[in-house]
Amino acid sequence: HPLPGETPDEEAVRAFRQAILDKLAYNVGGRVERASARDWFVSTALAARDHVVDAWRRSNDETRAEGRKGVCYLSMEFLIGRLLSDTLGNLGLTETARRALDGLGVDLDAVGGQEADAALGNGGLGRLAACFMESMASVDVPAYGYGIRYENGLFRQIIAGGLQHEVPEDWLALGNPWEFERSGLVYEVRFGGHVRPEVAPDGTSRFVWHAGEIVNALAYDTPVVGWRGVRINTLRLWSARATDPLHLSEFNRGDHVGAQSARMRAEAISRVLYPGDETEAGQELRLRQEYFFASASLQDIIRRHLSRFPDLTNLADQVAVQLNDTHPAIGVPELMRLLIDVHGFGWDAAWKITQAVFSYTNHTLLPEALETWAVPMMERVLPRHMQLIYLINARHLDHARAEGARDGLLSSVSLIDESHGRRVRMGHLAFVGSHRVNGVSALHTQLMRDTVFTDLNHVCGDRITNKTNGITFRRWLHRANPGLTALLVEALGPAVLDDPDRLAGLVPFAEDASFRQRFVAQRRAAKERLTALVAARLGLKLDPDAIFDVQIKRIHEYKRQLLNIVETVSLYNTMRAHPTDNWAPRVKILAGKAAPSYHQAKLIIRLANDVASVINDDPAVGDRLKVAFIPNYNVSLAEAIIPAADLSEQISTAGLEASGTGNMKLALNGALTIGTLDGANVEIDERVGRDEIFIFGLTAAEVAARKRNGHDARAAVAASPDLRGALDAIASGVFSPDEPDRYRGLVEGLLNDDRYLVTADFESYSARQRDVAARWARPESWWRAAVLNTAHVGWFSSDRTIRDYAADIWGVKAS
Ligand code: DL6
Repeated sequence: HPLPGETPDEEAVRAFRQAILDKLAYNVGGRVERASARDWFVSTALAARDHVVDAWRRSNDETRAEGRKGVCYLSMEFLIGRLLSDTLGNLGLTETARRALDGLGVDLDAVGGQEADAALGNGGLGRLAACFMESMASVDVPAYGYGIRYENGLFRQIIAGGLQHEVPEDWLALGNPWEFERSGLVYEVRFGGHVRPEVAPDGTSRFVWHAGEIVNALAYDTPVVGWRGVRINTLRLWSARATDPLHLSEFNRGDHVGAQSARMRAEAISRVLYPGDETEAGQELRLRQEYFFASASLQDIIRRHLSRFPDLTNLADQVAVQLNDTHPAIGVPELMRLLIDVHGFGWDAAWKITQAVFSYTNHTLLPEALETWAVPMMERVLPRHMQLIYLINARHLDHARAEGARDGLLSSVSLIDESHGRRVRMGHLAFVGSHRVNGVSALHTQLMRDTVFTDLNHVCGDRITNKTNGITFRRWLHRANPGLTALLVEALGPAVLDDPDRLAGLVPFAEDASFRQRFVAQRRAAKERLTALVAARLGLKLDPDAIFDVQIKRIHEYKRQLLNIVETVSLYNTMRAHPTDNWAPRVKILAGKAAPSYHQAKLIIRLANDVASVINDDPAVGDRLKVAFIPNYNVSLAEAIIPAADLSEQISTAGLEASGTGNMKLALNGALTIGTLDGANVEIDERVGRDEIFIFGLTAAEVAARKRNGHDARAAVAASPDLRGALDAIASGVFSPDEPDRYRGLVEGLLNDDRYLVTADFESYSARQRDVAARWARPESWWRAAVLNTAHVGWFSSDRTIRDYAADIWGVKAS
């Protein structure tokens, strides 16, 4: 489906083909007759990259010449996925590349399939950072993304015997054609040692940090291409290098491993995304990672600033630094250290600059996910920073006292939590060091104000603001679903590609039977493609006429995959009990990874797979119910599943999902949502209208009340025969005949302590699922609603989100 404006002339095709051939010969060292698909991928990516370089330089030169303020987005995670189709698409070169390769007998899609997913993130937070990078380039906001160039990104998930196994992911093993190593761009990052007061020759005294260890941070740059090549920004990722990689004398004495131990220790910093943090060594490595990238990034920001201005007094006029969650929060004392210790600022001036530069995005209120670091570890790893944190805290508490705060309030706003051993609260540190703090959906932001950050926000003079998340439509509509995109262009004109608000023009088309038919045809084609993928990967045959009911996201108890599975079992029981009823055929599709040490989540994956084995083999239900757990969920798999989804499961316990962004991707592609009033579901509900969405369950306020009063899961189960039947089947081993007690503990746990309120919401969820089936039986109504979902979610474009950040938080110009 060539997009409008993408009808290349023969000359452009010939030139691109020649560029690919040159790359194959001179960069890859290959020959046409023997080139592998991977060789073609690298050659095509390099040819595309050449198209980026001049515009990249132009973007940087213009920003500099015009003295424009820019954004630095500090994030431990960038879940980028593949870049070839994004780059070609945003440059309007997809058809050029396709025809150039066609002429060589090579298929562009097969070539694209060779690219490894850059999985430098766990889930929503990292994917949001990737969407934001693309949107900042698209709305002409000068920006650098700063992060870590992990050698091993998020693990590859293998499901064997129903169990998740984690295998290291090696996206760099075959090289990465997109990045530029900046061998001249290296910063020293220091750790450990001690701090001593020293008197300078002029008689002033100051603290001097004598570090115990130095690690080098080496920059790798990847260009980030905006839509229509408007602007090219930079993703700068740091790789850790030892300053002294080989102790030659030890090596020559025969200690070949010991001689390289410093190198191993240093390079461990950029080795893996999210090293296990149950051990103290794991926690220390995580802190080292956070400081490593925050320090290198701030040193780079300062160097770039000083290359244009005589000093740092106007730093905040030139740069806004966004802290993506608390992971880069150590940047607050690091900037203070750089300003005071290195650049000679006094405390007050340094603090003013720091607060004006930083802003902080909170992505979760789950207590277990709010980072804190033990004070003794901080003192050992970053002694000067610990000292600065104490000083920041002392001033902050003085201010709080002046505002009338006393004992309880003081301990609640303190940067040091004294109640679980002494720990530094990184969320508090980020909050205090920022001029703006934002939540990622209206509900989440309200809960920030009403719960975790109430006192802090009060003391800090109300700095919380909302910025509801968004997604880039280029990747999640244009690239993932070119068929639907072509249909939208046909109906609404090509301007819809540039202006997502124009999707609202689709509303009248919902009433147009011939349009709906074409909409259905697109969905059908996507479902057939997914059916082929599932057949190839799982050996499972799906019926593309069934409802494709999709839950794709990290596996987490609060996201309640368990509620979905229990309801599936209940549906299975009912189908078996009433085999002659007219059932709407349904395919339950699940995908997602569990953190390696999260045992309960891994048990839920196992249950999903066990339930799938039994149901899929049962001739009594046949094609009317199938369950597919598709392994190794990543960005590319999401791109395949989302266009094929009829129903989007967004069923977290209300109040616990900060926003969700999968909910937006699925609704944009015309899936109907079944969901709780949680995160951005609330705003999707407001926009698509209650008739076109299936809302169920307790609200956030009701959840809080239920928790206060105590929820009696046993009573809920006793009152629901369907729920009881499903739980009995699971507990008694119907789905684990080889080990009948496998899930007894899981069910007992639910009955004794149902903290995510699965049993409380089961009945209303199940009733809404029956409404789903009834609606499916009325195709006109279903597809009308599907079209209206696409029509009403233009607001969830990350271009809109970025414009909001630009205006309200960063003070930068956007187009
Ligand atoms: O803001 C992006 C994304 C939200 O959409 C999700 O709702 C939220 O869970 C996620 N948060 C994280 C952070 N840690 N945890 N847990 O990934 O952020």
